Amino acid sequence: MMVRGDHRKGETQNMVDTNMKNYKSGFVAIIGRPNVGKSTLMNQLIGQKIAITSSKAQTTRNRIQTVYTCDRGQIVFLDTPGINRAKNKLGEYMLKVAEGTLNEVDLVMWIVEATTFIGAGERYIIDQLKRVKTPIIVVINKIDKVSDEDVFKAIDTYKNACDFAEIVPVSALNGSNTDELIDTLLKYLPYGPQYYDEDTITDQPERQIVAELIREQALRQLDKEIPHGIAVVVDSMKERTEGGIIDINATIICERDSHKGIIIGKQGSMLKKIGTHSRYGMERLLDAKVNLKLWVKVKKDWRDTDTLLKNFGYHADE
Ligand SMILES: Nc1nc2c(ncn2[C@@H]2O[C@H](COP(=O)(O)OP(=O)(O)OP(=O)(O)O)[C@@H](O)[C@H]2O)c(=O)[nH]1
Ligand SMILES: [Mg+2]
Repeated sequence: MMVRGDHRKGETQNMVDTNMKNYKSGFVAIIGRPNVGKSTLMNQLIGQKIAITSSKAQTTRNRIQTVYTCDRGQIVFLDTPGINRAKNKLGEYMLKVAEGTLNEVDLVMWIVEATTFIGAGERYIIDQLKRVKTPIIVVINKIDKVSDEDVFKAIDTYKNACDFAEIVPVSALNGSNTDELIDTLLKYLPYGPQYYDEDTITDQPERQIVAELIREQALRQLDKEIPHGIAVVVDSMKERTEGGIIDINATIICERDSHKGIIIGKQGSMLKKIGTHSRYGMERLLDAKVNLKLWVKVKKDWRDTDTLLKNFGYHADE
């Protein structure tokens, strides 16, 4: 099932048949180091929360496709895991997803923060970007955190780093300058058809988003390394016959017995917190009341076990 949402009113009327000659469309990869705000930016651009976000690095694990439609064109965004050195098979999978996406798109958006220092992480990405022929737009994010002067300095730094098509400063969090970013993307995209129906928002099945909302709360509520060893599986999701209420059963998988204890918390307090917070997001997404039941299971070393990675939705061959 595809998630459909309220697209921006007014913009999509009389769209396709009137003036196809000027219609722009294409695929845009969103790449960058972990935690620079890729998923926050994608959510802001499409005006809806689809990808989960957190202040912990390596929040996104799979490629997430979303669609922006307006009367000038259609942009298909591909949010990817942050590019980082892999520490296990899950990390290798995430790196492959991010780098593989580069070759399948019309345009690349490289998200960075407003700094004047280009470190080893950025250098590695520049080397990857030199191999692709598609135009690259550098997006300097989080400008709400720095002075205008620092933004100009960052733009200068990136101007000298490589041959980029454009450099656009934005704040993904408060949306400043994101309309200009859309204009820039449309400028560089080719003329083309409307690939998806105008109210398609994402390729993510609802079950997948539900599992991600639980993982998001695990990332937000739990300390440091524990959430990185967590996977979430939705075991069942069923609307009651009288309607209006959806029963969801889901399992949080972790790597150690000690982690299981922490995830459950004193008298189940942590699990309850994760459940309550993620339920709000589910109710908004599904537009129904949700009755959520959470379980916790230990699967040692799942992040380094091929079959378990696949079971939990990380298919390396896709
Ligand atoms: N102040 C500020 N914070 C931001 C902005 N954009 C994102 N953030 C914060 O940065 C953190 C990381 O955001 P994400 O969108 O999860 O980052 P990401 O690049 O998708 O991270 P990974 O999926 O781990 O690679 C979150 O705490 C966001 O709220 C911004 O424009 N300004
Ligand atoms: Mg992300």
